[in-house]
Amino acid sequence: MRKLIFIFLYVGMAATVQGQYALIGDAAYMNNDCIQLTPDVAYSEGIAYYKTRLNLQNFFQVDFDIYLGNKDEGADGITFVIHNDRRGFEAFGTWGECMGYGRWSKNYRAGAYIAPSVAVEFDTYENWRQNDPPHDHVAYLEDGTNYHETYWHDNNLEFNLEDDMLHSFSFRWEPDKQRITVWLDGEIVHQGIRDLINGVFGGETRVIWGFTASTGRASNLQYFCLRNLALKD
Ligand SMILES: [Ca+2]
Ligand SMILES: [Ca+2]
Repeated sequence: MRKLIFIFLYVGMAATVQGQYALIGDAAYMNNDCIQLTPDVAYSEGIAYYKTRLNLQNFFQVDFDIYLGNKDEGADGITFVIHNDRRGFEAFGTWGECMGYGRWSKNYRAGAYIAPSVAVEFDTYENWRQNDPPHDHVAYLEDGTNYHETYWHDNNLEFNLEDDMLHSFSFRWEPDKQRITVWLDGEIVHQGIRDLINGVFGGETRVIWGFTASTGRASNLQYFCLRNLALKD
């Protein structure tokens, strides 16, 4: 966790993210290397996709800071998503508890959701339809469903991400091991083996990545900031 000192740290690097993302809804460039996903306003949704597709045959790692707000009773959270939805850079999911990524319930196939896809959610609001615990949590998701059987919350029933702090986030894909690893604030919060190319994307190797977020009746300012990209086309 870091205090909000990025304005001073990143001022010399300003504009490096400007123009690199396709923005949807309420997503907007901020005055530094950060992109707002939602303002602190009810029923908001924002998505930002990196404009260059990723090649899943290659190793990649992305490092960001994420900000989930300053109200513990706010909502709804952010997802990091990798997808090959037919809508491409215009793909979006449902608002509110679906965080701009998924759909209202596991078996409900109507409405907007992003698929095929994998995602990691940083969920700040308890929703029974998604099997959420009462506290904030991290969970691995696939194919536009926010419903999850397992989650990570650091064995802490008071776990709270809406603490007005930046949280470091890293996502790594190792194609030789077919391994996904996710870190939050330096801790591994998800690790799994998955054949992304054949098991999720039907043989497609070039996919889109980015962040989604939304709010519902409750809200928070939510954004992400670039720290490092290790990508090969
Ligand atoms: Ca919280
Ligand atoms: Ca939730």
